[in-house]
Amino acid sequence: MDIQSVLKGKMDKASLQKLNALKNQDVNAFVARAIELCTPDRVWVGTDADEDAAYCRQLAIDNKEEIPLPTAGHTVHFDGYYDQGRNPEVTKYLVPKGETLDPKLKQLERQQGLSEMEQLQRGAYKGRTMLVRFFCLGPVNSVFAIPCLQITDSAYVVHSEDMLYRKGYEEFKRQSACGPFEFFKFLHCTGEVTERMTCKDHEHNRVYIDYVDNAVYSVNTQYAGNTVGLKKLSLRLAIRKADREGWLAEHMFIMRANGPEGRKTYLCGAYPSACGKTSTAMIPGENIVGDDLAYFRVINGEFRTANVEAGIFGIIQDVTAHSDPVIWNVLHNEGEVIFGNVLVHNGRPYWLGMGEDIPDTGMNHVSTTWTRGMIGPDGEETTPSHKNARYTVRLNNLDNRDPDWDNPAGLPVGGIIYGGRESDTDVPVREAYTWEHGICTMGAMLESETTAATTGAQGVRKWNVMSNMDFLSMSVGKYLRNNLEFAKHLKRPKVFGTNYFLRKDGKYLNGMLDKAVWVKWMELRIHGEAEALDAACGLIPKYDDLQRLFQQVLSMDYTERNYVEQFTIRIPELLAKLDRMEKIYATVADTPKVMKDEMAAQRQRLEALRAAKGDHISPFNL
Ligand code: SPV
Ligand code: MN
Repeated sequence: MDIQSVLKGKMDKASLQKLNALKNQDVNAFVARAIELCTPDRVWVGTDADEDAAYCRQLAIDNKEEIPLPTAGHTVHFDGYYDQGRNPEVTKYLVPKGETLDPKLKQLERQQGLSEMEQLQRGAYKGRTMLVRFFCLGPVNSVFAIPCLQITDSAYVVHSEDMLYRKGYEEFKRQSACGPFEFFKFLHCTGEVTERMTCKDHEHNRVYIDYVDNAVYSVNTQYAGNTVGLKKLSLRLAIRKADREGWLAEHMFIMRANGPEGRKTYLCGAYPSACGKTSTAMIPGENIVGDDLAYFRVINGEFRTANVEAGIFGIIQDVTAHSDPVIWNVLHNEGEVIFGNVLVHNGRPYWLGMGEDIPDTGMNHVSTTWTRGMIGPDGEETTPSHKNARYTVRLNNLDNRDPDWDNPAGLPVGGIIYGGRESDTDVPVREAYTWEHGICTMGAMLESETTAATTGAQGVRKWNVMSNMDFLSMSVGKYLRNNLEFAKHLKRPKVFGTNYFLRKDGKYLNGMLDKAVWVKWMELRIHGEAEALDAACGLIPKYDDLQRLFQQVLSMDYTERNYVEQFTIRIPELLAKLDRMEKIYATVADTPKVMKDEMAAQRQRLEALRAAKGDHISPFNL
């Protein structure tokens, strides 16, 4: 294949010039191969120019992947009925012959997977324009930066990337000038579409991760979690790159907690879906850095983090004026926003749990003429908006962003939070004794209960290591070991566990905003300015501190009764959790010894406390 003539055959002069200005043979080869395989009518190449981003946004509107709404800058995008979330069933690693990945990961022999994928990609761009864009994971011109090449036939995908990531064309140029370098490659094909421009061929939806070549291929899907290369597709590649290079790629938000006298303390948090992740990152009075992906590196002897992204692809359900005022304002004012899979009625977007009446008719992911009670193609009654309906916004449009969010040197990490969802086990906030105790008993034992709303069977607990289980591209044991050993000889952040979902008689024991208090307490603990009680599962707050903080942060009385209900140490439940985890880790071939030791020590402490004080112990009795 003569690469230049393949490129020339499909590009106008301007695009060819943009591509060749990078002087990168690896980029040219990947683009040429995509042209040969997907046979687009034409190829368009974008740079970091604002006009190129504007072109992609307009293209998304012109080809009806996005529909403009009356508020300036707002559009809505719909995904197919069966394309409303990540699809772990068809997301697989391509493994070279003779290699195997952990049996817990979905995998396929590499050549077989590539051939299957090529069949699906062949001719997929016929009659369409192939879009070639360059973005960057993490800040540009920084040790964190990972340049990425995105190829897609979806203008919605690159429009989303323009909002969610740093531009990377100049970064490619900069790095290409120093010879070959590693970059991530994403090739996405929308596949056949309906008249609404949503994917038709759900049966052949595939997402294949070719880690040997730092490439991810996805077909027959449009949902951003399967198509926006820099989001979860990149995380799986980044976890392996981090392993090779001695850093960490995590599924975490980054926020700035504001301490006394202007002190800035950065916290990172891993929470499975629906455990309060974005709302913690967006607590009123604190500052957001990022809400989904964080890289950790040691820089000049310091544990530092950078936000991988530059925007938010957030769940819109339950966003209300009261609970999420900053997001609410962005969603109700002029400015660039993509709504995904909401209900649109008279040009206004509506979503479940928005705290307003939702119309009985409108346009949504089910139909352009949806009516309440409408039955979906699967025979199920449909909802006005999907429960995974989303908004896409730029960080730069949020008033509460930390001005330092894009620092190329990253930000120092004061604390790491692992947030689960349990109705009856862990206290709302606790601090680990040590890094190892935190990684093992909080991160590695993270669980999220399904709610009655989603499954019918309530309280089914799902194990989700560091909330990264869906994205692990190596064994659980190796990933844990990397976490345990990271920054071993340095001052490491304090580790905390949270649980906002304790219940009594079916009712939540905590208010939505209580997390604002837990964050202030963690901030003080990081600086040695609050005391704590040893609760056998970690260190918990003292009543006096919480009473003062509830008053200070929320102007609320915090009663002794609240404290006792929320911070009672529930030993049988905590032991049952340990039982579950010991069973799970018995199936992990390479569980680190430290993990086994931490579980055993936790059991011993809990049993000793039970022997001394009984099953359920008031925090006043510790
Ligand atoms: C998540 O599910 O963790 C998300 C959304 O952040 S997705 O892009 O689908 O991964
Ligand atoms: Mn996520």
